[in-house]
Amino acid sequence: MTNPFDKLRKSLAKTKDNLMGKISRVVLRRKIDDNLLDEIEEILIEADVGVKATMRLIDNLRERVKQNGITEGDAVIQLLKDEITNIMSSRPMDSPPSPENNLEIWLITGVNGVGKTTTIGKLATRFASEGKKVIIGACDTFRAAAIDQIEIWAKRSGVDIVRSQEGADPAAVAFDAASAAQARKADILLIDTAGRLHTKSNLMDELKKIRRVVEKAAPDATILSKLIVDGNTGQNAISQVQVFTEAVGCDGIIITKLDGTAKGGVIIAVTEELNVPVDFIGLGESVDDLQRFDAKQFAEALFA
Ligand SMILES: Nc1nc2c(ncn2[C@@H]2O[C@H](COP(=O)(O)OP(=O)(O)O)[C@@H](O)[C@H]2O)c(=O)[nH]1
Ligand SMILES: [Mg+2]
Repeated sequence: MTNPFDKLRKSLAKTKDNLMGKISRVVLRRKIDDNLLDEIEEILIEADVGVKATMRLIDNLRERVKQNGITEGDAVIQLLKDEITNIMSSRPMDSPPSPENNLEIWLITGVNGVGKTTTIGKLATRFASEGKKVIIGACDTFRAAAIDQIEIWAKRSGVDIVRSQEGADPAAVAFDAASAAQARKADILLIDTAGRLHTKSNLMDELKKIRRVVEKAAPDATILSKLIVDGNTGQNAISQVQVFTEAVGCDGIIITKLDGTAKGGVIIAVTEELNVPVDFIGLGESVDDLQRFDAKQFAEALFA
């Protein structure tokens, strides 16, 4: 088994090249001046770091260069690393641990294809291996294949699943799942949802309904809304978070598919612009390709 940091470093190779690789080439044997800062700014924007984080990075860079009388281009790399680590560490790393013996319900949301079902499979395996009693609620009833897919993950991770048939009311399945989780004294219920219905407002209404029903069925449970975002999404990630937050809240973000994308800089935009922690990151399709997000490690991997 490769160690987690190596895995992270390898997964981020394209992002690193797109971001730090380009910047390293640009600063080489250059003096720091406005032209150089403009070029760095352009690279950051193109690497999906987002306008807000980019402006903050460039302003702080300019300030620190002036304060410390720095003239050589290469010095920019270490300064950027510090600033990027700062931005990514500015949000809490983790949701607070729930009180003992309290059921936690994770409503897993996100647009179609971002990796909701896969991430639930990975989470179920992880939590089960930590000795937690996990139940999965198969509330994506939009397609039969979605129910089969989550069932396979449940079997693989050895956890119970509450499911129904294609076309069943997702809120009814959620009600059954939450009731079962409470009756069986589960530690955590992971609710899979659809990312696509006939219209977007349908989807948001459906998610709101699921949340309401779950609150009724398990009044003592802690309900957390976790949004899955595809790392290839670019700046659209920000508006996705806003739309889902408005409907069902957002207690944490999981960014998937950071392996193989050059757009991983979006995690800097997300941590700068949104007041929500990034809990986990997805680094591949298999069960152990899910890591807790750690800002320092992430920055280390980007600059390794
Ligand atoms: N490379 C990569 N693929 C992923 C990751 N997470 C999910 N996928 C793939 O993305 C596709 C859609 O995933 P799925 O879980 O069905 O998405 P859903 O529609 O949100 O439930 C599948 O082919 C997954 O194997 C990841 O972290 N990395
Ligand atoms: Mg799915």
